[in-house]
Amino acid sequence: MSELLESLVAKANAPLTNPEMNRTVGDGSPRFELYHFALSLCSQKVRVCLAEKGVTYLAHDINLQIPLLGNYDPAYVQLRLEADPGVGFASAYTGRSSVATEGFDPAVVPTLVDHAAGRVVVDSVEICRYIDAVADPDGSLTPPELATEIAAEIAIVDDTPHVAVFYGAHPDLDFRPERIRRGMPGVHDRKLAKIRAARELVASDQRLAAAYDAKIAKEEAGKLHVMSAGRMRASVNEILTIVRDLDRRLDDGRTWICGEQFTLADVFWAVSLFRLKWLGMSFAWAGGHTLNRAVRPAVAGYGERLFERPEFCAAVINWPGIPSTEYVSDHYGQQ
Ligand SMILES: N[C@@H](CCC(=O)N[C@@H](CS)C(=O)NCC(=O)O)C(=O)O
Repeated sequence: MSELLESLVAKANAPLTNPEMNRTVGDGSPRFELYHFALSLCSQKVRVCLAEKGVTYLAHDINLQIPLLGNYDPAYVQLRLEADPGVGFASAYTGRSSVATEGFDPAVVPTLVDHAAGRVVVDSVEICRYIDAVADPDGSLTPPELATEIAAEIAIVDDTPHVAVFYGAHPDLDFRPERIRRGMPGVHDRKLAKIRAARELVASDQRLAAAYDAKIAKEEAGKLHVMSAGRMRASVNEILTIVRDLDRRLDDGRTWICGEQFTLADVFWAVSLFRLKWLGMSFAWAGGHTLNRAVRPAVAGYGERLFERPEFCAAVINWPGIPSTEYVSDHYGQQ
């Protein structure tokens, strides 16, 4: 690894000293370092991918919660700027977290460092593809004959407005778990205060300052999105349509989304469907709800198969620091 990258990693790692939050997952000496957060959807995709591939990594749990917000630390943002996602900074907001639709957010998790290749990789889609290609290529989660189909499924998950329904409420019915409803009011303002304070620290560095300016614009737009009844209703409806269409694709009785072989697309769907369930949106397939009456049985069965995989349980359900909610207590025994 270059001296520059080594020094960027050392600076980003300086505040990360809690051994429980900074630990090796797996056996042997890790080739990869992953900066992630227990509850982050995008981090969960990467953790499940690493678990499915059986890869050892050094996991840094960057606390995204207020007041910590370790993802706004200039040393961490500087490390992310070493990656080249090939798009400009995200500054608008549609309630999605996709680089393809939003651009590059310089102040989020996950971030992967590959010590063997001397590379920083950002964006959960790119990170998962990268890990799948370089770690144990014989156990590929992307068989070439399914590559197009897998990419299409991953794009659907990546374009789902998960972020909108986490931060914002449906205008007629806030179905989100109690802990989320209580914690969200004022969240954008508190995030913005922290980002602006960090921006002050980097004022003399043009590129870093531009990264923080974009993040400020994005969070301001995010605040408007979740305050808009029309946009929030549209985000929920979009998810209901995505689940309806998923049910149609699964309707021929296939075990996994691309057939009988478990692939990277299933990693993405597992995380997406569990997040919807965690948030109180399993009515999208269970039906019988004011916002969706129709049952989607193929998605219900698919979800059960995904959620019982040991790799998924280890990387998401039982990952330390994932709070249960009233909607997923069946996965946590008696609460
Ligand atoms: N396209 C990126 C998006 C990453 C992203 O939006 N991460 C969220 C958590 S899932 C985050 O770190 N949010 C914190 C913030 O914006 O303050 C990816 O898939 O990795």
